[in-house]
Amino acid sequence: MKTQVCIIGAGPAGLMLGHLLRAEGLDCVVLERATGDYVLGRIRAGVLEAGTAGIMAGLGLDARLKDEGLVHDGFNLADGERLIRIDIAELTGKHVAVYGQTELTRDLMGACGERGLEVVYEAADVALHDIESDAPYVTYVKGEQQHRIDCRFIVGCDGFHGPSRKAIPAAAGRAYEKVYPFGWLGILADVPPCNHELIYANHERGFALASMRSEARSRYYVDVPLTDRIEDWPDERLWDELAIRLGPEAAAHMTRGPALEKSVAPLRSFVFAPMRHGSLLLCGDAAHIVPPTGAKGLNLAASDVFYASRALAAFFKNNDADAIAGYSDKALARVWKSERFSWSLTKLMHRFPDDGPFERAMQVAELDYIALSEAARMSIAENYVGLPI
Ligand code: FAS
Ligand code: PHB
Repeated sequence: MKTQVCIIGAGPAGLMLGHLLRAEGLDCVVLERATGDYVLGRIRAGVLEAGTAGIMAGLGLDARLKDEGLVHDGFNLADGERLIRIDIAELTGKHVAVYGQTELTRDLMGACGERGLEVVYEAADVALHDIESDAPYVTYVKGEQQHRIDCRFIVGCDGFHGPSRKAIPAAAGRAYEKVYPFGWLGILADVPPCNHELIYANHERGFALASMRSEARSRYYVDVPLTDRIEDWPDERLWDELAIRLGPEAAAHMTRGPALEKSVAPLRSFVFAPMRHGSLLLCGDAAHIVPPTGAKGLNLAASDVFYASRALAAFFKNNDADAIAGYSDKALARVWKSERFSWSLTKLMHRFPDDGPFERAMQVAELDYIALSEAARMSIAENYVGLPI
């Protein structure tokens, strides 16, 4: 089979890129190792930047996002009993949308047929070949049959553990990494949220986050040692801990219920640079990971594929090789700013095992400054709502 662009991975990055390229009239094929149901079954992101919602609107795929997404004009930082509200709308004139990654992926998947975006699910043993040439190709196995796709570019949207980044020779790139000494234990439950906006809490017992998917479905997180297992956290223990860490006001409005899903995600900051090697471009978690504290992962995947689609369209329509050459720097410029914001919010709102009284005093001083200074809140607001794409 021959196409212009072979995309590996049908998560939000791969599917959004596929639709952006189809909208440009370009040919592409998406290869996904898992089934569609498996991809939809993963509970991940929940907050969309204005820019990500704008890309979905540009694709004409935001009908459900507009109908069912929750428009949030602010969020809160809790420090013990103190609640500091970051008024995004007031400070930036913009807002974020609370809309599950599962729903966004469902919207992207649902439009593939009508828009001629071919996605091959259950494509096993995906392998990349000749990525340093102008004629790379991808092989995979489906139904015990070996398949080959010849293309001009491969785009790796296959997440942190996928084959694309690993296909780049070690000497051709550099990895920057910070692993955090805790993970996030998340619970999804069909109960109304304890607050109409998100609450990020820094409590002496640890971090907590009160989020939601709708007015009837809530998503909560606490940070836990990496050695903890799901079995160590029966629902009641988790609800008890959330009530303590989120504070009496939130606890008074918290409705408990059985977990629909419970999972632990390790926290990591990771960047691989450059995000292009020859005819292989990397997008999303394949190139970078942020701790979820800043709600940036999915949104960075969206800005990457926006830049990649522009570069690929310029190449195929105007033979503009410079556009391809410029992709990595353009994407990394935004990636590093989001990495900084996610790292700084993680440092501010979590208790690190090695932290001493001085580090704690720095957290308190920074939270005092944020409570006092509109400029400090403005900086947080403009990063949270999303820096311009
Ligand atoms: P994905 O990992 O989503 O998709 C990669 C796809 O490639 C997968 O479908 C996988 O099956 C496929 N693949 C892998 N190997 C393959 C192979 N060999 N062959 C073919 N296909 C292969 N981000 C936010 O912005 N806001 C949040 O609130 C937020 N919360 C999060 C909470 C948690 C608990 C976690 C874990 C992440 C969170 N994130 C959040 C980040 C998350 O949303 C990711 O950034 C997002 O899924 C990235 O999308 P993709 O780059 O498409 O990668
Ligand atoms: C979520 O709703 O899953 C969520 C929201 C905000 C974050 C991380 C996760 O920062």
